[in-house]
Amino acid sequence: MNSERIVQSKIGGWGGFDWKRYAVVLLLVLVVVTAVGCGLSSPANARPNILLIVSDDQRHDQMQFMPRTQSLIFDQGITFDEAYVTTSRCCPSRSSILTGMFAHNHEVILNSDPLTKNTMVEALKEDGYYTGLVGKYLNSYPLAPEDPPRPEFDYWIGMISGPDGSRYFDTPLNVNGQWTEHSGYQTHILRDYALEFLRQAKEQPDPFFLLYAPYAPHLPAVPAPGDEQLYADMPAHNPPNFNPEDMSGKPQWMQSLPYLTEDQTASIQRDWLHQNQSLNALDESIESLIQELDGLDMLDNTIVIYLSDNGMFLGEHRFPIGKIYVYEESMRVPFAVRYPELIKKPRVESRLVGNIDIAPTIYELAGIPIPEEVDGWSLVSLLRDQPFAKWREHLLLEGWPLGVAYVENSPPFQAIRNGQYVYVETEGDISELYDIENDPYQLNNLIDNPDYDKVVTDLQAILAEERETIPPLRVRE
Ligand SMILES: [Ca+2]
Repeated sequence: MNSERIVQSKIGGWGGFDWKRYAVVLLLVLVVVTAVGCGLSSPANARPNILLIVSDDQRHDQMQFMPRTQSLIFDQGITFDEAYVTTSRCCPSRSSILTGMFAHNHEVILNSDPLTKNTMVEALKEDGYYTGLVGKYLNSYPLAPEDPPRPEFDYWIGMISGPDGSRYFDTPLNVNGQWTEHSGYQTHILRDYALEFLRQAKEQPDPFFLLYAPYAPHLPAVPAPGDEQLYADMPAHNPPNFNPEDMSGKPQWMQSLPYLTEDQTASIQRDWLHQNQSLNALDESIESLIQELDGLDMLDNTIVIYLSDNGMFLGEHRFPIGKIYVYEESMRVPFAVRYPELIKKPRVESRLVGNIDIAPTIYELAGIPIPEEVDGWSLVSLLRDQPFAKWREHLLLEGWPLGVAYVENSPPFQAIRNGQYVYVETEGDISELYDIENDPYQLNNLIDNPDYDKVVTDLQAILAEERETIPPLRVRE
């Protein structure tokens, strides 16, 4: 620490007793003690600022369309390349991000379910953080224009969820309690509010927390003005599991999914293109935020977390669109953390992490005790790259397809993902086992292959053990 070094060099120079020098040293010690007491110590000891960026329905394979975010956040921190949302639906996943809890514990199963559990933002606010929301909070809040900003946010630029409330152009926004019409492109408008928040945060005595959550690239995705011609020569979206002819090995209810029509396939290609185009403005806005933080001399003491609230299907396994279901396109998300204070060397980390790990990480970095009800693990030991730190070997994934319009009669599932496999149990249907390392497109269900009997038995036992801790769910109509 600098102050220690300064004090030592003064002491080292002493010959006889020199009152003048003694006074200087005493003054320095007092300054240091006072600074530490007031929380103005070096960045290493101060509570960090927190910038949490959540994109909406962005698949893990769409980071290629965000080169600035890739280079400014992912390449300068940790890329978690096996990152999952434990429930792949907007409001349940966002509730898991805010609470660190599984959906079966926070009980937000549908997008319309209200979140009643405590969130990390409430704790940060109580701890003195200057808190802001710019974008989408929860699908279930606000529900109506008269709903006020959540009280734990000092700065609130919120949108109503749904196709009209979150539209890409002229989005109506609640600006600190006042519903206001805006003209222009949503991501640009939200970027400008986020920049305003950062400038205000600079003036605050305490660190900030900002949840920056634009709607992009959620469908119906619309590119920013000027981006309409981007990727005009992009090849068609056609991964190996796109609209497969052979659905054997899939649960019965999936085998009855119709083969996608030409119209559906054409619509998927448009969606893929428009999503990727809409990511460009999000990418540019994130670059602006990082540049602003740098210009305000706040970047190095800000932990920047980037993830999507869920992935989505675009024709894989015959799903025309949508999320919720257990397969990789839906559950796996882009996820990275930039924080040079702890992450000394950029790297890719393949241990399993989830959206439930964000809240405990933020609690720990802010110096707030992690509440008992949190299910996730703090990522701090991974950020520090502590090789002997204990880490989870499997992660529970769960989904309740209630109220899904595009697929009828699909049952709930629970699954265990470990380093190599995912084992899935679907209510009233067959189970599945996929070797993700060797079959990333999940085409080959190994459940009946005797070579994998031990893998199945072990994962079944883990899922059974997890189930013992899951309370019976209140199923809503
Ligand atoms: Ca979403």
